Amino acid sequence: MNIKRLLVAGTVGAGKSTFVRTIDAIGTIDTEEIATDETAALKLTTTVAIDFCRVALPTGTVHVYGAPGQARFQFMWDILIARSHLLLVLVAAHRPAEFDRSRQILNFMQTRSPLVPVIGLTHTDCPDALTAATVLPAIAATPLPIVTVNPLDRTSVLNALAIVIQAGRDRFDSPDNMGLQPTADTVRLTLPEARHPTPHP
Ligand SMILES: Nc1nc2c(ncn2[C@@H]2O[C@H](COP(=O)(O)OP(=O)(O)OP(=O)(O)O)[C@@H](O)[C@H]2O)c(=O)[nH]1
Ligand SMILES: [Mg+2]
Repeated sequence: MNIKRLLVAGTVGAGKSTFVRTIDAIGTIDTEEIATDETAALKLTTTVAIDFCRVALPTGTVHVYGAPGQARFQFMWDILIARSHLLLVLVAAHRPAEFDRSRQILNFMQTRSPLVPVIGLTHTDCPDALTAATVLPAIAATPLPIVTVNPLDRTSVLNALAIVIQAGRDRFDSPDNMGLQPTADTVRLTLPEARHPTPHP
């Protein structure tokens, strides 16, 4: 059976639980609790263990795991990263103060996994949201695929899933896209070419 595990990571409030819930509103497991630490300044509730759902696609099934965003739960990420086939890091486009934290999350993943993480840019509908072209160099040191995603919208979430599968399929045993095609409004950017230093005369 073709089962792939997708890890959805990202900062507190980036939209991980919403993403998982929107993919499969019926069978979702979540561990949402009242926020008691500094997270309470951002949101009322927060994920304290994991979100989970299953997505049945034409040629396989994706098991989606939403990681907790808070640093104190970081010990769980090792297990999740090691067992994942696909990685998605959600970044809130309207919270530049969190970009350093997003960079740390990406570094953490990239030092532990050979998989290419896809960045999902959320909150692009919010005032002061920055563009993908601005956010990417602020959080990633190497070129990475980036897609705009609204976790509240199922079409947008499935589009992001298609991009993630596309990015990861070189590593699959069966190199198909599980029957899911990205839709036309996909945004894929990479970092600008690194500038080579001018040689001394
Ligand atoms: N307007 C808008 N709201 C969003 C978007 N993505 C998520 N939200 C909202 O942001 C809030 C936080 O989303 P969650 O899914 O709980 O965030 P999380 O990443 O799971 O957060 P933690 O579990 O605390 O780490 C919710 O009220 C969502 O409805 C988006 O793209 N646009
Ligand atoms: Mg959550």
